[in-house]
Amino acid sequence: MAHSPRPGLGPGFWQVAIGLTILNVIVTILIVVYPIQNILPEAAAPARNIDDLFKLLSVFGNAIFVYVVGFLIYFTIVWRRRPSDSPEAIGIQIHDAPKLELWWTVIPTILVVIIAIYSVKIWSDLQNSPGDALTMEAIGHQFKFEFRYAALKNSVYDEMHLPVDTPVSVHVTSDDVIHSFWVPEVRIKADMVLGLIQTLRFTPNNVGKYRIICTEFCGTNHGDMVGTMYIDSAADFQKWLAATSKSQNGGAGALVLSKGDAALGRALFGQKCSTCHSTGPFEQKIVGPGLGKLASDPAHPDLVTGEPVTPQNVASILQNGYGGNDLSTGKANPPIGTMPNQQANAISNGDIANLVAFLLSMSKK
Ligand code: HEC
Ligand SMILES: [Cu+2]
Repeated sequence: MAHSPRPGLGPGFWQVAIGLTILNVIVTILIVVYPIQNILPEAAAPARNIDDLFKLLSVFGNAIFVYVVGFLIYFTIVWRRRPSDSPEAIGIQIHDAPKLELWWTVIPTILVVIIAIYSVKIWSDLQNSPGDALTMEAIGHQFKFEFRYAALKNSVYDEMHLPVDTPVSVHVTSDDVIHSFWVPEVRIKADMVLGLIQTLRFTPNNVGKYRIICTEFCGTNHGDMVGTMYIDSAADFQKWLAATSKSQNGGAGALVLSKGDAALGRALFGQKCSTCHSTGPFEQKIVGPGLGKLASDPAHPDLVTGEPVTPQNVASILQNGYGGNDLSTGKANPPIGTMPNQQANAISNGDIANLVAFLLSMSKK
């Protein structure tokens, strides 16, 4: 004998509903009272507002999750097919439940409208927050972040300094592919797109060191595209600005090649150069040529600039970069690529002396 479909909500429906409500209330309270900054510190002014929005979304998301999944499990158990049911048995067929349909339309509509109003408010606060005390530019490159300050002659790379409690505007763009500028502790993020300038406004309020992460897959070394945002005290920021400006103007540490230390150069090579250069022969190219036989390769007697291999000429490539024809064989071969200059490689004059010593020491073996 086949069962006739059992009408009603199912045994224990209201107990389950009360249970889910209690669970929902507990999780909601946890979401509301738990300080997100315990997990991820807040380093700038809009962070708290963004966290509040996140909490609001989580409260609604949690309620929907708890009831939908809770009742899904409950109904799956209560209305499962029994061994005694006939193979043709089907569930109760319900058509038109105006009361139900009304509520499942009205409640989500109200939720979405509340979320919309709240997010637009936060978004407009972000757009209209003051940000003009310090204006700067952030430019994405494969694979580094460039920062430009009005007070500095040259760009700085992968290192961004900001004075605490000062509203900043960062104009964000790209030099090549699409990158993304994200500082989790500031809760702020913008795609870096060639030809498009987006402006981020925030006020750093927590001195410290934070990671700047590229979150758009931008090529082979995307995973290494990480910069550092230093939120400094006003005095430290001025100190950094002055020191950087001085070194850019050639003031700090003149280039003295005789002081080069090959061991220090080797360590630096691993950090700054080995993504593009092997220590094998010229032909063992990565992005640029192999540098292991820079001064001892009869097939490439000269530097790519066409100049003889002297410490001074190697240093000049490290200072100025090079992107012209490959003249190392005495003939004009097409450029191998672009060798970044001193600023782009973020190396000091002392670093150059060490690197030149290291490069030339490899050819002496
Ligand atoms: C983004 C990739 C890249 C990085 C990083 C890079 N280089 Fe280069 N380098 C090149 C390319 C490409 C060339 C060849 C340029 C040309 O021929 O047009 C080159 C050329 C050179 C040359 C001339 C080689 C020759 O045989 O004449 C030297 C020396 C050199 N690089 C040293 C360095 C050192 C030291 C570093 C680390 C501070 C470094 N490079 C970082 C790409 C890079
Ligand atoms: Cu990137």
